[in-house]
Amino acid sequence: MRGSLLSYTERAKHCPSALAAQFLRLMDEKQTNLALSADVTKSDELLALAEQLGPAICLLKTHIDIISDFTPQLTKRLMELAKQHRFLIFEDRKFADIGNTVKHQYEGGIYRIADWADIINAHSLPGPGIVKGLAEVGLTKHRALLLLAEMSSAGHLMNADYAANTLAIAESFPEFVIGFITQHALSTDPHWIYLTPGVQFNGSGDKLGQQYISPEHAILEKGNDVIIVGRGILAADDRVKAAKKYRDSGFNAYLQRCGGK
Ligand code: S5P
Repeated sequence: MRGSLLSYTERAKHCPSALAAQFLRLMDEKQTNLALSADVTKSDELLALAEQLGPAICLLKTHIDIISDFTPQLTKRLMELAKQHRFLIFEDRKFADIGNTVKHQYEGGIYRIADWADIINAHSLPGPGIVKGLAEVGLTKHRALLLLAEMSSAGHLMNADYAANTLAIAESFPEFVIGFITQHALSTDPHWIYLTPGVQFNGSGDKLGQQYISPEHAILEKGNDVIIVGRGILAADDRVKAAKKYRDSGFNAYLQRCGGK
């Protein structure tokens, strides 16, 4: 599926979720569809990344449980930086349990994810109850959920039926589920947002099964909307310069898809 030919701003009009509409409009306004996968293990480094690269991104993706010196001060400061530089925060928690358990994991514990993450994600594997449980916490706080439909890793078990069933679950929760973590667009419905990890210019993968495609391939061939880049930027000598390259490449591919360039 080639993905929507409409602009993000046009698609925002079709969104049942106000946060999805805000996200789509933000990408056009800021001219970036780059999400930074900020996979670092120290608070200071995470904050420095948000400060340095915030102007170039639409979304900052965290794995809060890999931070070794976490304090609530970190997420408070992240929220300030998100406001200052206009990006959304996505905690890549990949919830995967029954509804009652994920409610606690989302709302409580040390991390209190629902208090600071605009967007979270979950596996659809347990069935609709997981979405229902997360929605009970997230909807009142105007948060949103992405479902994992297909992963970037070699040998994953998410076949075409799994992706189609994931879309069907999402369709039952249109105000809370705003899109998918996927390698390709799943529907022609313009309100779904497709975010793709496993993006890098050089390199086909890593030693642990990660597989990469280029930004152009992700956006133009596979119809995704947002490129998620981690080590392609984090391992570069100049992270700001690298982020600019991914941003330009991803956004130009989107403009090309809309016929604007
Ligand atoms: O299918 C997936 C889904 C995700 S969210 N494949 C992934 O790689 N991810 C995440 O994207 C992964 O957890 C990591 O944080 C990021 C990719 O990092 P990179 O360094 O390989 O770009």
